[in-house]
Amino acid sequence: MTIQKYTFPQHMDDRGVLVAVEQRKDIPFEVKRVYYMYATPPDVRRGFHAHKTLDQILICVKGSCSILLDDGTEKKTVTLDQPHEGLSVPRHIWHEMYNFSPDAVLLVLASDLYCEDDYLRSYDQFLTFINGE
Ligand code: T46
Repeated sequence: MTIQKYTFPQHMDDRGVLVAVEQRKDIPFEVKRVYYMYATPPDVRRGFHAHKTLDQILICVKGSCSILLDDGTEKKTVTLDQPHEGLSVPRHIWHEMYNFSPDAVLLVLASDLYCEDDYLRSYDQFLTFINGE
C-alpha cells in the first residue's frame, strides 16, 4: 500500500509556530477543496468509504485521531497527533477515522470539489471497483 506520511516544515520563532502547505511543492496535487471536522464524539467512526478519483491529505491540526487504511488486501492504522504532519489518503483506499480526542480538529486537503458520485460507500462496491481496475 503506497501511503505517505508528510512532515511539513515548522516555521518556529518566539511567536509560536507557522506551518505552510503548498500545492505541488509540499503535496503532490492542486488543492481544490479544504474541509475539516471537529467535535467528534470519542466513540464515533467516520468515513467508511473510498474514492474513485479523489486524492486527499489528512492533517490533525489539533488533538489526535486514528485512521484505518485498507487497499482491499492490506490494512494499516496510522495515528495523527502532530499538527505539522499529514497523511496521504489516495483514491481507491477504503478509510475510516476514529479514536478522536475531544479537542481533535481533522483538516482535509482534497484534489477536487465535493462529488457524491466519487464515493464508494459500501465495502462490496469498493472491492468490485478496485478488482475491475
Ligand atoms: C473523506 C473523509 C476523510 C459536503 O457538503 N461537502 C464536503 O466537501 C464534504 C466532505 C461533506 N459534505 C457533506 C456531506 C454530508 O452530508 O457533509 C456531510 C458529512 O460528510 P461525510 O458523511 O461524507 O463525512 P465523512 O467524515 O464520513 O467523510 C469525509 C469526506 O466526505 C470524505 O471524502 O474522505 O471525510
